Amino acid sequence: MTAKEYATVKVEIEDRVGWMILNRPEKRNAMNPQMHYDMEDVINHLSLDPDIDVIVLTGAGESFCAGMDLKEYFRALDNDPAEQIKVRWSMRNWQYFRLRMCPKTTIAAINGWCFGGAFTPLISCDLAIAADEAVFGLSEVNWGILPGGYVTRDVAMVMNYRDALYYILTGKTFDGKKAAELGLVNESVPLSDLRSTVMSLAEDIKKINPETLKHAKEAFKMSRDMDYDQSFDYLAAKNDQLRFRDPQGARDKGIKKFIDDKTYRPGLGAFGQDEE
Ligand code: ACO
Ligand code: V55
Repeated sequence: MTAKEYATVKVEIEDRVGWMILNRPEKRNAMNPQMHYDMEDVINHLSLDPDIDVIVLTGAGESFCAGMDLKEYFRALDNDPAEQIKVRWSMRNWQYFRLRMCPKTTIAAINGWCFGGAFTPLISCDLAIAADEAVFGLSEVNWGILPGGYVTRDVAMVMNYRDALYYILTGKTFDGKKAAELGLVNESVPLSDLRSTVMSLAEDIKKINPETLKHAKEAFKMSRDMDYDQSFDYLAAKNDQLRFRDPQGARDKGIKKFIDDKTYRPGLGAFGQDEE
């Protein structure tokens, strides 16, 4: 399949995995307005593409993303509220709604610099693998702002209280290994292994029924903001919805293979949805 061309994002598709590559390497992939507009469209296309199971977000060159563009997003829009509203709307659309609630499983591959505003797309992805060599930082306070957008809220969700305040208040950098220790990413590997590690994680995801994955992700992201009783009732309804909607009937096939055929043990892996 030939991917569409964008000014600030490169799209590559390999083995049903769609790579969204932030592509302003000479600006360390800082997010300017055009990148927000491009990303809205990229995510929309990949999310709806029936030939893709997993979506990866990474950066071209030595950077994942150097945060919001200080020249084009901050300084240039300081006295242009109308344009600021337009860009912020686009940013929220792609980073928060389209990426966080993407119907496919998403993986952030942190290949290098990751600062400030880049934490939101990172945390919006379901899973994250970092290069040991990657450098992270909540650098906002270094240049006189607090982490805005969704950054403070996202960090409060994913990091513990002391770690979050430590990095918010010092602006200090940390590497990929530390990011794994903090729970900001699932795992950190040498940069040379980043692509193969991400592809191997994508292979694990591809073994699971896609409709099941979509519902499990929505269930997690919704129920964590509900109280216990709402959550219990919602999850029961969500499982009923899944059973009704799954065209492959994974649940009933899985039960049959375990209980009737005795050919399979659910505790030890997916049942092989493609077999009969
Ligand atoms: N906004 C705008 N331009 C940027 C950004 C950014 N966030 N980050 C890098 N660039 C540009 C530089 O201005 C420079 O442009 P030029 O070549 O036209 O002069 C180019 O990218 C290369 O940057 P260097 O600083 O020369 O690259 P180096 O490899 O030495 O350093 C680093 C990389 C550490 C990422 C550095 O560029 C940096 O500190 N960037 C800002 C990181 C940051 O704090 N971002 C804001 C977070 S807060 C927020 O997002 C709301
Ligand atoms: C950030 C800040 C913003 C924003 C998006 O800190 C991201 C990152 C101050 O506004 O709109």
